[in-house]
Parts: sequence; structure tokens; C-alpha cells
Amino acid sequence: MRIGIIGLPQVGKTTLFNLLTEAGASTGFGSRDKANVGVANVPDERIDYLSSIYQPRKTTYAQIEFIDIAGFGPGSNGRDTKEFLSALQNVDALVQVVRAFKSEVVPHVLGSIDVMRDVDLLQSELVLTDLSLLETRLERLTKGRVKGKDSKLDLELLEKCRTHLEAEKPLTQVEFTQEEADLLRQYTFYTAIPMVLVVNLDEDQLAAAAYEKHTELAAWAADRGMPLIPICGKLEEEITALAPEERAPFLKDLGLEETGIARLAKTVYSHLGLISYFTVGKDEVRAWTIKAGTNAKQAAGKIHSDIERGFIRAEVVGYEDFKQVGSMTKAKEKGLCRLEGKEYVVKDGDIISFRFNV
Ligand SMILES: Nc1nc2c(ncn2[C@@H]2O[C@H](COP(=O)(O)OP(=O)(O)O)[C@@H](O)[C@H]2O)c(=O)[nH]1
Ligand SMILES: [Mg+2]
Repeated sequence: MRIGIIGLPQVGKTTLFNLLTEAGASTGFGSRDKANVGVANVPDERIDYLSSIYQPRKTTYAQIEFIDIAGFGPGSNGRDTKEFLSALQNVDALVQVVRAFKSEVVPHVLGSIDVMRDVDLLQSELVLTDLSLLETRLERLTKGRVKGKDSKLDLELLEKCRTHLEAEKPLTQVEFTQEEADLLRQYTFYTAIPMVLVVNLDEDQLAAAAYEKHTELAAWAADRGMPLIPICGKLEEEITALAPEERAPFLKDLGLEETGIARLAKTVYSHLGLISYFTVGKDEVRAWTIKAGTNAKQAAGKIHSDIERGFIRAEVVGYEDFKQVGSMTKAKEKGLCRLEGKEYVVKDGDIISFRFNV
């Protein structure tokens, strides 16, 4: 899974990228021309708990890859929109960072802070790009230049997309039949990429849980089915600088349950329809990433294709069931361990041991 971080220059993209991936890429003015790639762990209290029980040699969290794409739009140093857009190809989701924080030292590239202007700007750019892609495709289809293909469905699909795009509606918000959705994938429209919105706040705004136009932004995001996550980049940096044991008390003082970065990673994960199942043991406690709806046999294939091919059965204990008794032996004694076949749909938090034949 690859997630692109986008937004205007100087809004805090690289700061967030560093916090997510601990990659240490350079931030600030003049550092914006480079795309950074890194991997982030998805924090998971369940993995923490299972590790405390098993004391494994290795603990592995679910991971997502982030790409910090160079700034887009005004002030992006003449960077070509085309280049920006091509960096977006092959991403599974986007995180758009919008700036609300005030700062004397970091001027906003457009001279003032306005979250609505900024989100509208990027959204229009994506919508317009999709419309022009669409026109090209339509033209080719109507001129019959795509040979050996019944293009009636394609034409209908593109007309449908056009109607929505002209109403400035991102394609993520349009309902498609399975057949249409399959067709749509080949067109790689930008507004069809799921998006999470992050608003980067200063300490005062975070404390007040308010900033200029925050109700409008919340409505805008809700309208488009985008989760909206408030984060204070500066504060997150301070938290990261603390010793691990000091972090929880610090957050508690601020009335927060977890860091904004943790919430962001989790939100991206679930917004993509991803869930985790776990394997446990003395060697490793590990989260495995699957799409919701994956069956046991396919899930086994995440570990190794041999396990999928030779699949016999899955021994499954739900995470909550395990936590009630605190050990696998007790879970089995109490009949909490189920034997499931290949069609079993794996649930988020299932602890699984696969039986297989090679
Ligand atoms: N005051 C304040 N400054 C921030 C915050 N987040 C980032 N910055 C600063 O804004 C500048 C641009 O940040 P950067 O992450 O490089 O932005 P990018 O161009 O979007 O990648 C840097 O000097 C950061 O230290 C924040 O929450 N508050
Ligand atoms: Mg940057």
C-alpha cells in the first residue's frame, strides 16, 4: 500500500512524513523539490498487548508506505503540474495536508491562511485533470480508435463520470456497479483515489479545538467522504523528542488519548478498507494486512503461497476472547479457539494459526 502526501508548499507535509516514518528528511524552505519515500508502522495496542504476553524476539506492526510528493501549486518553484500528477500515479490513497497554523517565520505561499481556499484549489486541479483525461478518452472511443472492443459500457461510464466531475464531485463519491468499478480502474482518474484530509494546527488552535473556517472545512470533508484529522506538527515533534515513557503522561496532560500521527496512520489504514490479523509466538508477534472480506485461504497467502496452496484449516481466536483469558492454552480450554475452513471471512483482530500441507 502506497500513500501519497500532497498539499501546497510549506504546509507541513515533510514534517508529517518524518513523524510517520522517522525518516529524517529535511524540512523547510528550499527542501521541497525532493520526493521522499518511507515506511510507517501502524500503531496497534493489540500488538503491544500480545507482545507483552509472548515476549517475542521480534514484533512487527502493519506497515504502510508513504511518499512525500514535492509541493504543488503556487510557490512550488515552477514545478510542473504534470510532474506532480505523475508522482500520484500508483498511489492507493492520498493524504492532503492543509495549513491552519499561524507562523511569523513560515509565511504561507499565498500570503494568508485560508483552509477553504487551499482545499478548493487542489480539488479543482484534480477535477480539471480528470475532466481533461476523460475528454481524451471519450474522443478516442467515439472516433472508434480503440479497436476490437465493445465500447458501449465505456462510453456510458465516461458520460456518468463527466456529469459528476462537472458538478465538482470526486469520483470516490460516485456509486458504481462492480462492472463499472472494474472498468474505471484502467482510467486512473485522480479523484477516484481515496483521500484523508489533515489540517495542520498550531498549539492554540489545537487547545481551542477551533480555527478559522473549521466548521466549513468539516462540512467540506464530510461532503466528500474524507476523514478530517487535526494535527499539530510542532507538538507532535515535541512528543517524538520525549523518552517513550514520558509520552503517555504528556498526552494525558493535554487531554489526548494518542498522538495525531498514530490516529493518522490508523485512519489511512481503515479508510483503505484494510484490517489486520495476527500471528503469535516466541519468535514473532506480527500483524498481517488484508482487505476486509478476505477469506482464510487468501489470508494465508499473505504469509506464504505454500500455506495458501496447502491450506487445511485455520485455528482462530478472536483478539477480545484471547484478552479475556490471557493465554492460548486457556483460550483452547475454554473452547474459544475455532477451527475454520478456507471460506471463513477473516475478521479484524483474529489471531490465527494455519494448518497446511506442502
Ligand atoms: N509553527 C508551526 N510550524 C510548522 C508546523 N508544521 C510545520 N512547520 C514548519 O513549516 C515549515 C515547512 O514545513 P515542511 O514540513 O517542510 O512543509 P512542506 O513544504 O509541506 O513539506 C518548516 O519550517 C516547519 O518547521 C506547525 O504545526 N507549526
Ligand atoms: Mg516538503
